[in-house]
Amino acid sequence: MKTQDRDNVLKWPSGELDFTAGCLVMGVLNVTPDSFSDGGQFLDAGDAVRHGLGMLDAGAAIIDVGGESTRPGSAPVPAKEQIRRVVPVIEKLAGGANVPISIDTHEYEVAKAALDAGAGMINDITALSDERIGGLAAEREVPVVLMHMLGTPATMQVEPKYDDVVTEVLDYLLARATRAEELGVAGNMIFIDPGIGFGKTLEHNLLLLRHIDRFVASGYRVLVGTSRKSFIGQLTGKDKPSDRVFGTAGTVALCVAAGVSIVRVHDVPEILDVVKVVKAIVNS
Ligand code: HH2
Repeated sequence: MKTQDRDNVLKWPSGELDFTAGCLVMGVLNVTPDSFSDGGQFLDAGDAVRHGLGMLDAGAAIIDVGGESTRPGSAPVPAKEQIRRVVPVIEKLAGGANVPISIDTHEYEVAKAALDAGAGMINDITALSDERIGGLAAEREVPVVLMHMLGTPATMQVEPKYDDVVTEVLDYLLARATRAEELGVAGNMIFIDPGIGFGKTLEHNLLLLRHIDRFVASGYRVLVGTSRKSFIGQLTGKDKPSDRVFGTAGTVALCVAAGVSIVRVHDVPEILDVVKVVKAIVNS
């Protein structure tokens, strides 16, 4: 797909994202007991909705709701339980806010229940391992994020190896994007994501970020999630994920300057300041 085929405003029947001024911020809302940085904070639906609305007030363009942690070593959560966690939160958020809610899942049943509840975007960290999700995105005409991961969350950090991490991850994502288009998803509705921290060493993560412009040059819109991740702790010596906001800001500045379309973050007000400043410089 060529960049010039894309409109600055991405519109679909249940939502709209305006990329005219550049990068947008996606706020993370984990309705889980065990997510690596905010696990247990938003298990109560009321707390989750309040946090989601707070991120929207702060300027997030999308809220990414997830009911399963995918931190290294985590075990899968049954679809029924994910649905029980996320559907009430999505219903309330989608009812009260005219912005896209994204569902962070790789399970067809969860994606379908979330769309029925009012979500308008699918974030699939397995890039359509269940291809029915591609069909669902096509049928409902919603955007879909395709992320790269090596193996599964249970095993992905056990000695990840690549000959050329940037080329391998990019080639994989382009193949999955082609497959999504074959399944009926429009090219401009596809976001590709290198999957920072998903089966990658510190060096792999740094190389992917350093060459993120190669992903942008593919023509597909790019989403990047670095927020509070452990490689930032490795670089800064900050053990607590909530102490990694400035480190995250460094990665976000680089992504915005490189033309990334969406950054997925926990600290929406702080990171929005970074995005605004870098966008102003880039657009000046
Ligand atoms: N990272 C996480 C979860 N989902 N989705 C995309 N597209 N890209 C990412 O980098 C990404 C993602 C992991 O972060 P978090 O949701 O905070 O943690 P957990 O998986 O423990 O819930």
